[in-house]
Amino acid sequence: MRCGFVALIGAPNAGKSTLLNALVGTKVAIVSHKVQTTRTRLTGIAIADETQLVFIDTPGIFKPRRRLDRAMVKAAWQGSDDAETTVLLVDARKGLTDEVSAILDTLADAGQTPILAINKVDLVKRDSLLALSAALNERVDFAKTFMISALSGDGVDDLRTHLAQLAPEGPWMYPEDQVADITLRLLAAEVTREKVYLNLHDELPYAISVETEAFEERRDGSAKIEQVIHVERDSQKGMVIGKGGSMLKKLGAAARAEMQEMWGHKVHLFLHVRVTPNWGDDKGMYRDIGLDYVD
Ligand SMILES: Nc1nc2c(ncn2[C@@H]2O[C@H](COP(=O)(O)OP(=O)(O)O)[C@@H](O)[C@H]2O)c(=O)[nH]1
Ligand SMILES: [Mg+2]
Repeated sequence: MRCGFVALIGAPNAGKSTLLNALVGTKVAIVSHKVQTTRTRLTGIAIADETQLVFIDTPGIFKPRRRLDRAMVKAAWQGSDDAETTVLLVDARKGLTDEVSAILDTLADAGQTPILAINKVDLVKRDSLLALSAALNERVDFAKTFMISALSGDGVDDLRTHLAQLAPEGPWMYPEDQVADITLRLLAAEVTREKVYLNLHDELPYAISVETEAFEERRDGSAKIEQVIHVERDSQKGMVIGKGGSMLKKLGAAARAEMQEMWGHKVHLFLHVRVTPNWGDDKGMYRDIGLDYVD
């Protein structure tokens, strides 16, 4: 038996969460086209033959401004420290950006030999990939380079197989039917947060956090969930609620549908919107989502 820990790191939007879901084979992380969707370290678990692979999805690594940003970037590098293998994901279309360059510097300084996965190859011409691969490999001593599309699944099986071969011998860390290491409360909050990211525009998603205040499993097999969407200002509250409550209704319906599909039972979801100006400085929030509170 083998068991290996693999961290997925990269700039925001490189496709880390999409890759995590593809590697695990089911959705364990929320995904959106907006940057900074992932706020904490998430674990997804996959099995390849006799090997259990524990993947750590991380927030993107970028230049932090807010306290939440700093906590997210710290969690990302910690994820990499905790793992035996690090996979750096680079968006093929964006190429070697300043953000990627800063990550390469840190990796080179750490003397690691991570694995490079050039992602979103479905979006670019094949011949541009070789130049990008060469430029990246010149900066860091990557153990191996993969060309993948996390979205279509292209190359993902090869990557998983390779990672399984690298895993050290040892007992499995999780039961074989477990695919994630996240509480139902947090998962429920993440699902709702994804709907906010997908439905509300501009800066708003960054100004919100979702908290599951109550999660009650009922005797008839259904669940009653109460959640608060925290916003920073009164004006944002109006946008989340929408005209006559239309947006909140839409968010609730989408989140509930996904939870029901995920869990295979009925969900009664109650969403409330609350103005909590300093939710980004609330220690309890960091604890709830598994981040260190940083100064
Ligand atoms: N075309 C294409 N889009 C992708 C691919 N992987 C991820 N994406 C998209 O890129 C965006 C960011 O993905 P996400 O997984 O949230 O990135 P993360 O911030 O690194 O976790 C989403 O809109 C994804 O659908 C890919 O292989 N091809
Ligand atoms: Mg992500």
